Amino acid sequence: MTKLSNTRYQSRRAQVMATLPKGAVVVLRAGSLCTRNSDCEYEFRPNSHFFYLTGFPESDACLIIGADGVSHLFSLPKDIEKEQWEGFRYGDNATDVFGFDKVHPLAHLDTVALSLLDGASAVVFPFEDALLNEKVMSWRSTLSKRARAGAIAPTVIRDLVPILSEMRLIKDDEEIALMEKAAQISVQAHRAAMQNVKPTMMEYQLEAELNYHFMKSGSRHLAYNNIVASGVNACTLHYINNQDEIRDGDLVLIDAGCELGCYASDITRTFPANGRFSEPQAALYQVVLDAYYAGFAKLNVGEAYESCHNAAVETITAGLIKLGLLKGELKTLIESKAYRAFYMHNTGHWLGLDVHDVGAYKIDGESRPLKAGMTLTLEPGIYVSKDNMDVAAKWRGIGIRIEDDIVITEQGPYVLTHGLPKEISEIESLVTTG
Ligand SMILES: [Mn+2]
Repeated sequence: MTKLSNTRYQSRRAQVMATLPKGAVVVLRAGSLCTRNSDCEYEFRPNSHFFYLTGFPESDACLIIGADGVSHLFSLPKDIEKEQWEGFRYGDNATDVFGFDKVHPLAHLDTVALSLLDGASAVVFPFEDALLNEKVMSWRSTLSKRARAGAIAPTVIRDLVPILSEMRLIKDDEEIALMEKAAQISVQAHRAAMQNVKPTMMEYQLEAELNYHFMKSGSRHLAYNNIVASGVNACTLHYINNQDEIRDGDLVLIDAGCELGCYASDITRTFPANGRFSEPQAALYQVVLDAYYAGFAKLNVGEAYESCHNAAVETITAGLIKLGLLKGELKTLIESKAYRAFYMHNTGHWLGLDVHDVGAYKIDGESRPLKAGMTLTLEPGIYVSKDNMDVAAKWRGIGIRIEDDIVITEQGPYVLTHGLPKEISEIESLVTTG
């Protein structure tokens, strides 16, 4: 499994402890397998916060960092018979392979946790983890009951999520290198899809190109469900059914990205199934592309996060006025959010271990300034509902989005998903001649 070097995880654990008051104890869980049906389970994917501090891939594991900074991993123990059925476990070897201070069998969790929490000033864990909430409360209550024996239950609980979210927001060089690798695998998969699209194909048959190239290039997992949306389906933002026939004259919107070492990539391209944009398709596409460039120009260190979205909104609104889909003054239509009938999502999101990654977008109510090491998507779009009777029939049912992954650097925005066409002529030539 692709992971960063152990020193990265060790220094992250040290950094968390350095932000907490003395005597605090940190607890995290990897999560458990989920049933799909009967006795079949979904593949396991560790919780992102847990993975950020451990790089450890096994289900059911727990991490406790004691008040002394010592890291304790609790995992399923080596068991020849169980491993024959369920697969390999690291067991005690996790100390060397992953750089933990101590590794315990999972069955010892309660006992060791009680001794680590006894006398701690605070317990810090992700409040969003309901099971862990129960665990921590039960440990506290056990320690309270042992007060006469000298035990001291921690009186403060604190949410770990805001601390880890801020840390995760800024990526280091190893993370960015891994994200670029994931992005480039996804670029190749999108190229292959564009080269192989044919009218009369089913959407999922085109989806097969994506999955084939992701896996063939070294990525075992998707970062999220593939969206392969032809024609009017492109107007459904999270369309994942992918079971319609692609027709001659349709645009095909693909929003798909692979995951590598638990890091996500996230790309959208929209292209004509028959290799030629119709006139209305090309006109709307050009507006989205112009909005992409307007947003891109705002992705610089020190610029407010929302500047990118505001620039894209202005370009889209102006474009829709020019083409006659919106009527009125630019300023008024932006203020009244009239564009939302055609552009109802944001122009991007943080990207990292989660496709919609963690990190606040606002600080004290203000859009936060961009910093070097932030990774985000840039993804303007236009979606004209097939039921929109306020616009000419030729526009209805057209959905377009263009999305790239970008890292903010001191030298300006760097496109991790470089090398994938987005100009009309480039796309037409890739679809037509391959
Ligand atoms: Mn996205």
